[in-house]
Amino acid sequence: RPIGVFDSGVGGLTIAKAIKKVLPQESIIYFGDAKHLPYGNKSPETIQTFSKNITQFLIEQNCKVIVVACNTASSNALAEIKSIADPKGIPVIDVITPVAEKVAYSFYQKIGVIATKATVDSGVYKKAIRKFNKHIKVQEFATPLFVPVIEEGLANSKISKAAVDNYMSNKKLKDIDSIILGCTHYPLIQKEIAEYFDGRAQVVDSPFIVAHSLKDILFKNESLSQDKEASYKFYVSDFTKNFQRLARRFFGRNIQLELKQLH
Ligand code: DGN
Repeated sequence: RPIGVFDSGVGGLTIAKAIKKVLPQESIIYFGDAKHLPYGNKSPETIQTFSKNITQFLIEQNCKVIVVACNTASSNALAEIKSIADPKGIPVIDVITPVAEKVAYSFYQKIGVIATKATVDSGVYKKAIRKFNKHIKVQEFATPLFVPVIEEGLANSKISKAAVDNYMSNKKLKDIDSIILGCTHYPLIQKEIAEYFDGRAQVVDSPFIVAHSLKDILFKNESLSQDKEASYKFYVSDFTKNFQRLARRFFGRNIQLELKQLH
């Protein structure tokens, strides 16, 4: 049975790519809700409705686990997603808890978190990290321009660099020793962010942490795939060239992309 992964757009592909690397035998069904993108400035109720519909769809596709590869949905709709998956005995993994736990027990003391407005407004990272370790300083900061820049295919351009330089010079991020990319789109501009900090702050590898946490769960549930070959399927609620380009870059030219309207 496949792993279900979803996001509002291309961001979750960074998580799916890490899953492919850590769990090469696992098949993946991905849903990118491009029609409703961006989630980052929508109300919690709207994000919950979209997330529930997608979860329902992924369960109908026989997925054995749901990976909420979107911080905005993880911070605003996790309970609603679980209310659908739990009765079916399907585990749900969000992209925040595993990362919060990992950094809480690391040597980092002053952590910066950049994310969408909805994620920052929820204060989820600070709460999650402090649950594991009260002594860590957490600064959360919204960087809403990044998602449209990335969705427009403008990562690694003058525009992404200017946006990174502008946001990262904010005083909230002045003394941090590490930075969490609290939006799954942001690893696509990780290079610009790392270059800005030039070693003063380390970028936390969230996709890798999430993929390993997924591996642990599948192992514990004895549901790791025994297949020789994995398959990858991509559903999008709106077709964008950028999605196709990135999905092909990460998963190869032969992937299938299917248009699917859920609501
Ligand atoms: N990639 C999503 C996240 O991690 O929050 C949100 C992107 C968006 O829809 N703004």
